[in-house]
Amino acid sequence: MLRVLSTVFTLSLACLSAAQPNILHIHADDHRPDGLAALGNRVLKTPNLDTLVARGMVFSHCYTQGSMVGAVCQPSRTMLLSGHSWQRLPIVKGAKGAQTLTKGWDASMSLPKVLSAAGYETWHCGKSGNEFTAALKAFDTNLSMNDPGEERRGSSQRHADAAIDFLSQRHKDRPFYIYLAPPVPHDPRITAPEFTGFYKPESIPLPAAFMPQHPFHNGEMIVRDELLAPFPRTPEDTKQQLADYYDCITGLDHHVGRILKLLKESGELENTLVIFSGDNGLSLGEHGLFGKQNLYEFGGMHVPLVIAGPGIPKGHTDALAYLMDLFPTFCEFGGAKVPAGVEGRSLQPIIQGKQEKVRDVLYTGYRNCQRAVRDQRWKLIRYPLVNKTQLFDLQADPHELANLADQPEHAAKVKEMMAVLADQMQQYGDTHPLTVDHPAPAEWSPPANLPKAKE
Ligand SMILES: [Ca+2]
Repeated sequence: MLRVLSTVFTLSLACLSAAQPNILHIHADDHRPDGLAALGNRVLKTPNLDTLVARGMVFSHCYTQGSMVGAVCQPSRTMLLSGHSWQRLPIVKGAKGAQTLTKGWDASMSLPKVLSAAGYETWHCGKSGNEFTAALKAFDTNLSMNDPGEERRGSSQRHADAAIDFLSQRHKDRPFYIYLAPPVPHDPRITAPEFTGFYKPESIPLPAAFMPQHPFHNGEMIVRDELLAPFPRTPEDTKQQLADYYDCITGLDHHVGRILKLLKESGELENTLVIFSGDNGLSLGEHGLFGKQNLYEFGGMHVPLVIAGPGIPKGHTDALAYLMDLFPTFCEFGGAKVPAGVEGRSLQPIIQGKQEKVRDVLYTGYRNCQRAVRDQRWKLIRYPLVNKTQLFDLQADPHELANLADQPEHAAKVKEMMAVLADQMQQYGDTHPLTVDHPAPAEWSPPANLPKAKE
């Protein structure tokens, strides 16, 4: 009897293993949702990542949920690997304390441990700062590369080399889960010589929402990233920054291509899910901003997401998604059990064409100064500290240029969206007020003595 049971168990494990795809998750740093040629960018050259778009599914409305610190990367990556929403993350809030775990976090609940328990070999290579350290330590292999200063130029190559070494040398008795998270195209925007100057600033169009200065104080106007460009913003500087950013993306694309080529040649690509995403978005001149500390569509929270691989149809969805949805999505692909407390929702029903969406609205937040909610058409951004509200019709105005909040005919829509926002905040345990007793003046101009940006 024991032998029969043992045989059945072995067989079922074998079946499970055969059905488990490899998972290669390439998670770029500060990669905008328009940061691939195949995602509609008419300037960029990204032939390798474009192949994922050509055969996979694009989620054009994917977001990280929010950040309680200027380093939006950290809560974003923590949401990804824990599956928890931003106000319920297992970290202490605060810029320096953000890497300290609260009591009670169990690393067995992290994505690498959950996939490992389902039979995966888990491997990470990425930056060590502004990450979810406890979850990174839970990978079977955890390689961190800081690439300070000039070393950044070789970052894309070194990360790809490490992944290629792993893929070439591993025992192929288990499926793999690779989390490859290079610090690219995050600033400093320098890359290898062959990609430096690939784009000419004069051939890059100004962003549709370019402004010399943000029209009011959004709560954090001179945070680190905003100091990377001079005030007021100029067309020349904006184009140069875009050119440098694009150089880094094309360099990253080249080295991703080397990994995809290896997988293809080894015959593993057809059983590998390849996911490309960014940890947060970035403004590059839009609304006078240069950081990720804002809630515009071409701002801090909106990210690219492409999923390609076995069983994934080619297509596009505008379903509202969070990066933390990847946690249960990967679990479903890999036959792993989703731990209690995971708030992300599997995107599998959308991928399989069974559902058009997994949520009706999507909310984002930044510190105590900005909150936003959107549906497929309308978006409201609330700035409690200066008592400002913006309402955008994203269908008519995708670049968020015409604020409709103060127009009497839209008063009912503002009221409705404010109620939706308050409901979302309650749902996700966000207790920050949307109105304060003594709001500060909304007018803002850059101070005469600006601090210097820190690396
Ligand atoms: Ca980032």
